[in-house]
Amino acid sequence: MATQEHDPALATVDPEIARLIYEENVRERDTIRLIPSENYASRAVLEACGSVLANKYSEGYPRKRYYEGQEVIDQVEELARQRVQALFGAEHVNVQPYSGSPANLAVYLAFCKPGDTIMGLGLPSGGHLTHGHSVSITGLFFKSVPYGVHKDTHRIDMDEVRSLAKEHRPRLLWAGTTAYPRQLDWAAFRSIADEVGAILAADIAHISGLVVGGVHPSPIPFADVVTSTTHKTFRGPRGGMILCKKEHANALDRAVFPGLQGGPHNHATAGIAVAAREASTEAFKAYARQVVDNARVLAEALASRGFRLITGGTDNHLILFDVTDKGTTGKIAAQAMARAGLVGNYNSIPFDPRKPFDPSGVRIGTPAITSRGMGPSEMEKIATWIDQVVAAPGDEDCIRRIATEVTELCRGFPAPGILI
Ligand code: DSN
Repeated sequence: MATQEHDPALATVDPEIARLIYEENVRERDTIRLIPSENYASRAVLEACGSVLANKYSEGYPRKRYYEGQEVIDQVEELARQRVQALFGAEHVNVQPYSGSPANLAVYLAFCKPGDTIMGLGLPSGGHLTHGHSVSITGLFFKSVPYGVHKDTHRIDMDEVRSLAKEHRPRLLWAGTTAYPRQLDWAAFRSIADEVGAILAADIAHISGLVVGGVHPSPIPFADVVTSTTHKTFRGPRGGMILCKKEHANALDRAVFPGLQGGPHNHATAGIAVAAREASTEAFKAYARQVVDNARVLAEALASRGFRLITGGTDNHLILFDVTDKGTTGKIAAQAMARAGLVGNYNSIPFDPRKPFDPSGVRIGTPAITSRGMGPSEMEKIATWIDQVVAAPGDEDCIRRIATEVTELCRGFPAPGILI
């Protein structure tokens, strides 16, 4: 058995990294995490990820591996696959993608050839880099035809999606978002994909926990393939997953391995299995409902303080607001908010006249604060603080006062997985 002498702890081997991990624990404990793509994985998920499963190579799939010694790993991966399959009601699941971008690349590899036409929501309208943005490999290797949002409502313009699809006949049509506060109409995307003979891929990275919790419609009945990260509203480890119809299972599995990746990250696979188990509970459904309720309350509280919300509100976990008519910019506002312990991110808004590095908007969301158990009255407080910071982003006395109040509030709402 390893003793401390033979196998000393991190603090002994590498005090610098141990100190940095401690500092990150403190930061995550004492600030209000508003980045809508972040969350707190549970202690159980973190334990699975920090395990010896990370030591094992297992290229291939359960019972079809290229290395011996898979008697435990096969069971871990099977459990993860079965649990995710049951949660979403999917025909086939692959839990090996290292994250959302590799999962999306696997979709391209499975269905497209370089030069094929693909369509996705443009990044400036709230889409994702891997849905064909010009600087991404997906915009460089494929002919990307982005669709946008309506100029007045800022909602996805399904008429534009249809007319662009009819004109350009894409091989692949993405439905998925990273900065969009409304639900997606899967049936409408399906009918457009059918009209032009496209593969419909739903990227539910931001909303997979909401789908499981029943507070966002599921794309499973409509999409040929569904991709997701596992660390956002799903509240698992950093990782990715692909869910698809049986007929596409082989193509997608082969695209992930050997097409794109080598050995899967078995520690992450175990974390996904644990997160899927946690997500199968009534408590998780209540969590997902509270995420959406909190977002609505926070959005209304901001609107009542004069913030211009993109699309006028939210019906998911995310809020995007313009700060330029408050006399500041997205970057100045987000950085001042962060100094006050309110950690969101600056973000372009649709038709943004400003550059992405200092855009007009700030993006926030409720997945992480809801994991801490915060509710409507905390949303009111957060809106008040955001309002005060955005009104005076250079007022460091005010920011320091708010930072202290934020830390005090956080003390009453312990974050999952934080052990200090
Ligand atoms: N980086 C993620 C986000 O913040 O939305 C998208 O991949």
